[in-house]
Amino acid sequence: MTPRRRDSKTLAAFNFERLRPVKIFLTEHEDDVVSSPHFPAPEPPITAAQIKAQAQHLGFHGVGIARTVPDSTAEADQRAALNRWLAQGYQAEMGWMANPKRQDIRAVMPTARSLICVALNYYTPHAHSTDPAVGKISRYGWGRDYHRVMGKKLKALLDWLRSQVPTLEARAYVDTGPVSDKFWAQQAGLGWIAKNGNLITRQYGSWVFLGEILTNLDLEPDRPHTAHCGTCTRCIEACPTGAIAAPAVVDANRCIAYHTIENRAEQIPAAIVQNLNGWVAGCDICQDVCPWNQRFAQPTTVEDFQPYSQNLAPRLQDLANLTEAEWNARFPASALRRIKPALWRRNARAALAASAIAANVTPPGPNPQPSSNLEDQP
Ligand code: B12
Ligand code: SF4
Ligand code: SF4
Repeated sequence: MTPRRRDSKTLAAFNFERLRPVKIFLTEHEDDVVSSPHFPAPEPPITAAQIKAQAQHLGFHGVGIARTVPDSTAEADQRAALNRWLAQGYQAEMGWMANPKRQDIRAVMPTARSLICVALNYYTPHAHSTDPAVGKISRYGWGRDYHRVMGKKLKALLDWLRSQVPTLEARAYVDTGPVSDKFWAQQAGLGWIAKNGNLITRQYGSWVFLGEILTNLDLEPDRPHTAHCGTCTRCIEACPTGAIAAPAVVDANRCIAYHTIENRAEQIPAAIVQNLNGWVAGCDICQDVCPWNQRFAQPTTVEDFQPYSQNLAPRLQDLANLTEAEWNARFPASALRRIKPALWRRNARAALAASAIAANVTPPGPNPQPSSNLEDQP
């Protein structure tokens, strides 16, 4: 069932401006052309409006344009924020987050001048199970792998662009390169980086995947999106592990999503295990509590994002004993393949142990203590 709520008391504190009931949102302000001081700005052979129309035609739910501006305050601020995050060790074992290319879009593509930023809504109106014997998989992983789904659409947009501009230089990414997807999406006017660390759109909440095409074109940019969390702190309070260290700053060391998806260690730290509450692949708590999501989430039009039935209420005991063959059958073309069979077993056993301890009973199967020696288990 949809968790969408229309509680006027809850919503009163928020400034929900201009809900536009359209399938695609184009960013509003196309009047500020930012010219780069380092390169001349030739007339682009194609307009931003034409590109947006094509993106809409291809089924993207949001599209906007950002311009790279060497030495801009926005890029410098983002670089500084990323460096502070890294200096605090908030990347945990994700060493690849320190790739120097992530610091400068021109290191990714020296001729990059404009980014076409896109969003795809993936929300489907299903609830997470509350059965303690069942594992919780976060929404992003329920259906077909978003890298494939968005990658295919980006390729189609890229092919079309090349057909329009034979001299085009371009690269497409969907969480597949050292590019800060959220930062560029905010610059392109798609939404804002919210206190829960996700980009929220006015039209779909934060249930959107982000991607972008870097181009050498001088396209008319959109205005960066303003922030609309206001005084709300619900996500910070709801996070069971205190992972939102400051507004918009997520410490991966304390984040359930990190530990269930990215952490390759044999054990999950005890402080995380005791707060798993069934989560075995990602975590949606800080998005589920967000009033923007409760008010504006709408079912996706992308058939590929409909959940595989086996992802909605997987039995923890099955996952705790998952074999390689079962893993292959369960997660075809799925982003959840990033979690290898041994890690599924680790996550499910930890969740079982935590729920057994919460219920004050001896946990079934191996791994009786949170973060006890998984290497000792069969
Ligand atoms: C690393 C990473 C993670 C890490 C760290 C999360 C995080 N928030 O950084 C972990 C593994 C925990 C994670 C989890 C999830 N992720 Co993730 N992740 C990424 C990745 C690869 C990089 C994000 C990043 O750069 N983080 C580093 C920090 C430094 O950057 P930042 O988030 O932009 O935050 C900084 C700014 O906000 C800045 N800041 C704060 N205030 C201000 C003010 C100004 C003026 C400026 C300039 C900056 C600034 O300070 C912050 C840190 O210091 C992106 C893909 C990509 N290539 O971008 C996906 C991505 C962010 N993840 C995504 C998803 C879906 C998730 C999950 C929801 C999955 C799930 N359900 O479990 C969770 C959400 C957890 C959360 N609360 O954020 C989506 C988010 C889509 C969206 N609508 O935002 C992305 C964009 C992938 C995609 N292409 O769709 N993720
Ligand atoms: S994903 Fe879960 S653990 Fe991570 S910050 Fe959000 S609520 Fe906290
Ligand atoms: S729940 Fe978090 S992300 Fe959502 S509006 Fe409140 S502060 Fe912003």
